[in-house]
Amino acid sequence: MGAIEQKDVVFEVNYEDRIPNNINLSEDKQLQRALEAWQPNYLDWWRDMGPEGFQEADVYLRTAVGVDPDGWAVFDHVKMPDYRWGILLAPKEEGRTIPCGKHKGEPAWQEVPGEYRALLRRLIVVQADTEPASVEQQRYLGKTAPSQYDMRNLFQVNVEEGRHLWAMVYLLVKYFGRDGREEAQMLLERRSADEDKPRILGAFNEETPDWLSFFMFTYFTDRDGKMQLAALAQSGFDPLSRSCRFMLMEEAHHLFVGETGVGRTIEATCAAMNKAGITDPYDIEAIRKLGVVDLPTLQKKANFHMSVTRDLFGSEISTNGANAFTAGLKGRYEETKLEDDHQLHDDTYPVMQVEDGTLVINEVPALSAINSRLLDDYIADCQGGINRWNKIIEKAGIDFTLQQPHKGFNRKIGEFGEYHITPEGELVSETQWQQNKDNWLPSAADYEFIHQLMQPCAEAGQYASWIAPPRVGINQQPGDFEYVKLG
Ligand code: BYC
Ligand code: FE
Ligand code: FE
Repeated sequence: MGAIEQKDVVFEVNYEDRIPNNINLSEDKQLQRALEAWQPNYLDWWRDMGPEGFQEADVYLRTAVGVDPDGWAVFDHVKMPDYRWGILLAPKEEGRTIPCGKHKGEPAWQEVPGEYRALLRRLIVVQADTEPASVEQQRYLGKTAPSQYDMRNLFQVNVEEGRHLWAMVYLLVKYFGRDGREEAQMLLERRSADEDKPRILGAFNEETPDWLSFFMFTYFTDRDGKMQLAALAQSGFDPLSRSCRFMLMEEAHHLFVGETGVGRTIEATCAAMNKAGITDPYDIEAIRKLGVVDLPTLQKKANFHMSVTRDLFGSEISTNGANAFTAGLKGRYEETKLEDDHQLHDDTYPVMQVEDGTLVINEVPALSAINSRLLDDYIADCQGGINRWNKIIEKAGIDFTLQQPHKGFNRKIGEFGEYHITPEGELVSETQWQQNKDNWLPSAADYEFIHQLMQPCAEAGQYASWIAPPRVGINQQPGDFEYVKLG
């Protein structure tokens, strides 16, 4: 037992149970039995679909042992299948009320509100499905890791996405009876990019073929995780809110891995260009010969990941979105900090749409634009790291700026899904799109270049040519620390 004190409440995290938890699992025998029945299936899935070739390696991992923001984790070398995946909820806020929608102000639900059961289950299943999907997408990356440090970060992200699946499966099994148990099983049966049983959302059926994709994914797509979890943390269904609040603490590290991974890639590129006396960032052939990634290719990679991730917000105008908000199942980003009536009957929100071949902004009922608003908040949230990446380029004295493409660029879902829009926001024809898309998105030749660049660098303290070492080690470890001991 680890006792963590917070605001006069003691949270016991029980690590003697087969499933670590702070929910008094051993007192709910039925739930315990159901989860213990699911656990071996989960482990089978992890062995089949988790990091390939590294199941026996000892990895320096952080394990959650409590839910207190300071000191909730311990670090140790463990084999991934022995990771202590647990069920951890953020502390209950006494007197919490439903923050939005038609039940605003009523006490938060501790049980599933019957009238919203199907809608709530769908939200939890969609959230849950993304977690194992990302592990599947990333399963081959260990073999080409640019360093032990990066390999360890990959595996850390992977085990935590596994824990996020546990967090959602707990809700399904505890609160949704037999349907919930069936959904929990199906979560282990769908597979990323499978023809017959794909994962639910588009971006989670894309490949993560190389480490640049991994860093872009953890910066841009895990950030959808952050935004959606933040919105679900506002849920009137309190167990979902508490689960998501704890998941958000783990999410911060995933975003860090993405931001610093791209940042260190940029750093290596700029340093190599300066050393070779190359000032033109578009002198692609010469830059690639230095064993680093040219900045225009990084922009194309970013364009891809930003656009597929924007699709994850669903249609800008959505009755599902309105229903979830009105029911009080999902709030807006930072709902409780917003100053309005939190019901939005008479409010409007500006949404960009295509009308007669041009882009216009229309004021639409705010309720129908809930998804659009979260997408806008997401786009704003993406900019901070991009600015910091640009600082690295600027400091190196290179004339290049990474940018977010237009919101409508390369979209498959929502207002822009049927159009071709350039990164600058120009509507173009199918022919123009086909002629130019290799300038905007990674081409076959770009993928080929990146693929051959991804040579593993597995010796402690060494880094592949295309990425700079981090400023500090994980948990303050020294530069030559052995993060992964191969079994
Ligand atoms: N691909 O009204 P619509 C994370 C479906 S990431 C395929 O437009 P709605 C993580 C939609 O499901 C966070 N299908 O949108 C990150 C619906 O189908 P049904 C994940 C799509 O429903 C990295 C239909 O189109 N969490 O945690 O308002 C690593 C019409 O829907 C897509 C969540 O997403 C798409 N891109 O919003 C690891 C939160 N977009 O139901 C983890 C929970 C839409 O009619 N989910 N569709 O068959 C939700 O809040 C909502 O389901 C969505 C969609 C925001 C995703
Ligand atoms: Fe996650
Ligand atoms: Fe994540």
